[in-house]
Amino acid sequence: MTSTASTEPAAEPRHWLRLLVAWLVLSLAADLVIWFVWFPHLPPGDMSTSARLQQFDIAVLAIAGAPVFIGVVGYFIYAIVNWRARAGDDSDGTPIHGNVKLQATWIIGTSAIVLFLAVFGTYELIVPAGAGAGEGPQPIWKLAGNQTATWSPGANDMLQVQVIGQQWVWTFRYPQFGGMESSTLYLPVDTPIEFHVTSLDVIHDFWAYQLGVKADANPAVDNVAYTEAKQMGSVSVRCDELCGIWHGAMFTYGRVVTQDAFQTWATGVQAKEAANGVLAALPPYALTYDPTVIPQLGQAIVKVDGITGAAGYYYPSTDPVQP
Ligand SMILES: [Cu+2]
Repeated sequence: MTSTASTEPAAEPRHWLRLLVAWLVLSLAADLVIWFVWFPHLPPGDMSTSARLQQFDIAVLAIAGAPVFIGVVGYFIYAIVNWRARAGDDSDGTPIHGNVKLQATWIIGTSAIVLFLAVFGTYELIVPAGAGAGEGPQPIWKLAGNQTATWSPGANDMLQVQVIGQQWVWTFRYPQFGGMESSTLYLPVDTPIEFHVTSLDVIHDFWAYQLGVKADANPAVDNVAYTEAKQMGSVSVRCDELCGIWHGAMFTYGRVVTQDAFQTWATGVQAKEAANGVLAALPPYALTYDPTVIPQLGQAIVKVDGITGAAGYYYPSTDPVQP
């Protein structure tokens, strides 16, 4: 390559061809690394259908973004190295206004990227029924599964799990098992899950990290989120909405187990809570609860099962003397 720094007129190298070749090679290399090396390790992992889809979406966005990043930064570096003003050069650069080729390339290129992102994003939201995000009380797209009053393994029944947030604990209620409650989230593998997320007090956010589920928990709102766990193991559940002084301590764990193990666990808890009086003390299963109209309920729950909320009771006591 001849240097362009000399004052004698030398043949200009073919800058655009150089840039194009370098851009193609670097972009291809980056995209291959993203797909084969980075993709399998991207959060939130591949434990559920929604987590897998989020992992895929992040990989696709990274693959679409890498060539843009390399193009912009590569051109920037190339221009600084090759076209910077030399000492004593006060002339203007070549004007690009009115350069139809450049303008057309820019408009077509950026339009294609934005349209692709819009179409891809819309498709990814519709097909997996919201991809683990809260879709509100009446989701437009639903996960396939049988709506049943009782849940049985191996029947593709949709398991309903109500997620109740309150300062500063999560409670999980299973309407297909007599409305029993647990402070640990148990789920069967390979089963469509329909979360109904709500809150008893302030706004919280249900975040089951490994499942790729994140849905707002708002009082008086039934926020539906879908997923299907594809692997067994532990799940961490956090609150992801600043909800008061112990927000950071508002976490628990869940387990994804076999369908038979789940049924054994759920019927066992149901039987225990029926026997010790928890089921009788709980309010009837509803999509949302108003704790202010369930007076004295907390005391009964504390007596039979020791479940407590921030005020010392599962629901606020109406007795002003009580803590
Ligand atoms: Cu919270």
